[in-house]
Amino acid sequence: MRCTALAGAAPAALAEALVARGVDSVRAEALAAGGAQVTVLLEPLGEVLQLALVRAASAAGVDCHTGEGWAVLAGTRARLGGLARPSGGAGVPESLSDALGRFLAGGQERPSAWRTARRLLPLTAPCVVGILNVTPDSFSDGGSHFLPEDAVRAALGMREAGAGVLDVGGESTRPGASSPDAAEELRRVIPVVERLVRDVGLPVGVDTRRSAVARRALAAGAEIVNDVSGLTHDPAMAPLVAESGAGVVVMHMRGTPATMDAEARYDDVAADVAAELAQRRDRALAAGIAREAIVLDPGLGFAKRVEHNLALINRLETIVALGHPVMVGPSRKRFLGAVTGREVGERDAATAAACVAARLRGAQLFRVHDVARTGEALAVAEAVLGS
Ligand code: HH2
Repeated sequence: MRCTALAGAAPAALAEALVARGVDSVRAEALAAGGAQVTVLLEPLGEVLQLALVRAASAAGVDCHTGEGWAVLAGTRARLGGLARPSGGAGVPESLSDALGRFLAGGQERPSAWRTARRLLPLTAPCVVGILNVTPDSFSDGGSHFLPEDAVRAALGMREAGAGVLDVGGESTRPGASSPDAAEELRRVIPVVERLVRDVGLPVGVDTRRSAVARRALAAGAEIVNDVSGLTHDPAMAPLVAESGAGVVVMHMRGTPATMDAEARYDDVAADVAAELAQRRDRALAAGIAREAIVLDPGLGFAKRVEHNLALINRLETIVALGHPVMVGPSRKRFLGAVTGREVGERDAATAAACVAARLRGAQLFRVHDVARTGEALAVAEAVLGS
């Protein structure tokens, strides 16, 4: 079964292609003029598959037209992504959902760069984002980079190991964590950002939900805002990102770090997370943030059970299909402990494996503690993919 993109063709050419496949001309013209984000032809297709597809497409709000041995689907990337999931959920047979998923993830050009406040960061190779938590209580590295000198030393090691970005956070967002006040978060983060910008030379991001912290960090030379609330926590955050031209990571979470575990309920985690992220992305665009500044992140470990995290990596194409670079942050998280039986300090091999799996599903940025190990694993993945 093949998937062929029909979108992108001029409406007249698209209508002609559909008429050539037996669609009547009125329907063909309506479909071609519909301006769907994605129009895809699936063929050859037996009757049983066709029937299953028609039912699933109608439930998912995707236009579906069928003829002798073929079907055309037209809709938004997010809705089509909802059909690209394992059998069961939407009733789409696996051979079909797999082909559609591969088409959505691979058939499109992945973004080749990320616009930050200070540069266009190339994404033609995987970008490893080194985590620097300047918190006393982060779940895996709490306390270890608390002083600016220690953070600089760790960051230089990350640069040497191939990090492309540094991500500085002053608030632990582990499940159940309590939040420091803004003054305390500023006290932790700003001196470290200043020193990293001066002494390390890599793009610096600030991991915060507060616009006051982001504003000061950007003034100190940071160029990316990584907001685990997906710009929902602080109403001043989206306008700040828009006006500063900062790059932004819009992450998926439900509730707050204190309450999120109770909200880990999904019908189909990949489709639900993609739909919720698409809404947050649309709000970011409406606030004036440039499309090329936005990176999306499924938020592994945030309002997700073990099986949700694994399924999100496996079905990452539903998020990749939204058309932005995708970041994943599996580093040392509980779901990796559940799979391997390893304690938090022994999960770097598992982290590297999760990053490779995500890379194969289309992720482009990898937020990790152990930059060297993940970088090495990703280099092998690249070599295999490029062979
Ligand atoms: N995970 C954490 C924090 N920030 N940002 C993005 N974009 N994606 C993530 O998955 C992500 C994130 C949590 O991990 P960590 O920073 O290691 O721990 P803590 O929140 O306890 O400081």
